Amino acid sequence: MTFLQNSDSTIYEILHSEYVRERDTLELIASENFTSPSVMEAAGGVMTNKYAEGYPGKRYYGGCDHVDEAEILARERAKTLFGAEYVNVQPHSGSQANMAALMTFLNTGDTVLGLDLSHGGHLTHGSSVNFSGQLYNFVSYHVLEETGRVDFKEVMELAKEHKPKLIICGGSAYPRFIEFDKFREIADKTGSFLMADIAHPAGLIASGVHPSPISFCDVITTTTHKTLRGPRGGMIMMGKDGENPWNKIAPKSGRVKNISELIDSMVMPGIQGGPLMHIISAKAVAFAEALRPSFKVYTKQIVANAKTLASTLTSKGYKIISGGTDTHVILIDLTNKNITGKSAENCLEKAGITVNKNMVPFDKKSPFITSGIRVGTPAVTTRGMKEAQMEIIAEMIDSIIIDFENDKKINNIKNQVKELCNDYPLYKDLFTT
Ligand code: DSN
Repeated sequence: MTFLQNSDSTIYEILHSEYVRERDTLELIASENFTSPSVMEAAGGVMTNKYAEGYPGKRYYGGCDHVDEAEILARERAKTLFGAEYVNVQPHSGSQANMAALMTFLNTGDTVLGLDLSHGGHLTHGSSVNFSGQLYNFVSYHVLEETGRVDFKEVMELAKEHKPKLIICGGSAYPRFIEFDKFREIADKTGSFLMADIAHPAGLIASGVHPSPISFCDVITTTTHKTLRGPRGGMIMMGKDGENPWNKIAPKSGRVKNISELIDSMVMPGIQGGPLMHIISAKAVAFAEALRPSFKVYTKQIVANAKTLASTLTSKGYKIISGGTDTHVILIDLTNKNITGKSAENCLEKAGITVNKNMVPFDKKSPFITSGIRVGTPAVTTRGMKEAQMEIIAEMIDSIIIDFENDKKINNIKNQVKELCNDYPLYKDLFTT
């Protein structure tokens, strides 16, 4: 960091403060993780300088030999990782991956089924404040109140009633395995396309710790930075490419033969311009890391840690939505603890424990207040923490929540958090202080 420190000490200090925050606090936001220094090196490298609109071998700019190499490598590694025939690594984010996928399979106004945001879905699965809810006729399915799991009877009934052109499975706060096979059965009955948004469990899927959507879904979208532990970004995949069934006009380039070509053209020039080649090269680095046997050890530990955190909290009287977790996500309904999600997020943050407030299914509170919090284990597992540390973390969370106005106690716990973090150092070779 010597260049930045010397040339712009203001932003250097801001970045350094963020490093200290990440180092000294317990990161329990389910969608966050710590990439390897190699991923960060690629993401901060020379490819940030390069314009490369187009695809390998078909760019609108000269000088693309090396970015082509990086993009081809990222694609090939992702194909191996997920068993996919087709991959597009250019989406800048999960939302953009979803936008390009929806625009490929749908026309404006088409009907789509998606999991309700307050039941664990995602903004891009039909929220009225998002492009998805504005361009398409989304109908939401829900989880069952008793089980916290997708209500497949309702999905079937809604599918029969609305004949959706596409069904989306997956979400941002769903702690259980996504049952791709059950969604496929329903999609087949109504002739709907099936799209999986695996942004959350992608790393678990890549390593076989979560079932794979690859043989069940027509299209799969993901982010690369959550359990997959890559740089911030998105990706679109297909298990098998297919013929363009609609003879659809691709943006700019006329009719295309295959769905893959249509997706490519929806990403660029449809919704994006120049790809972020530094991020694509960092994706390639992360995919190689995820192909190593050690990644499976890591993802198994993520789930073991989440299960321990969930069961320890359950033993302390916390209501865990769906009664536990199959993944890295734990959704906690705090109603019986007489604290809102917002207050819980705030008091935990004071102690150096970072979580996010989250709606729980059938929540009576607004998204700004909420009745719950979402907790996840990818980042603390990257630091090397295991089940024993999850029990300690559950103890700390409980001590704060049951006495959330006790600043002295919160301060004591903050010191314990720092000590625990010191035992599991983060990026210790990157910064000396
Ligand atoms: N914001 C992400 C999450 O926290 O799950 C989803 O886009």
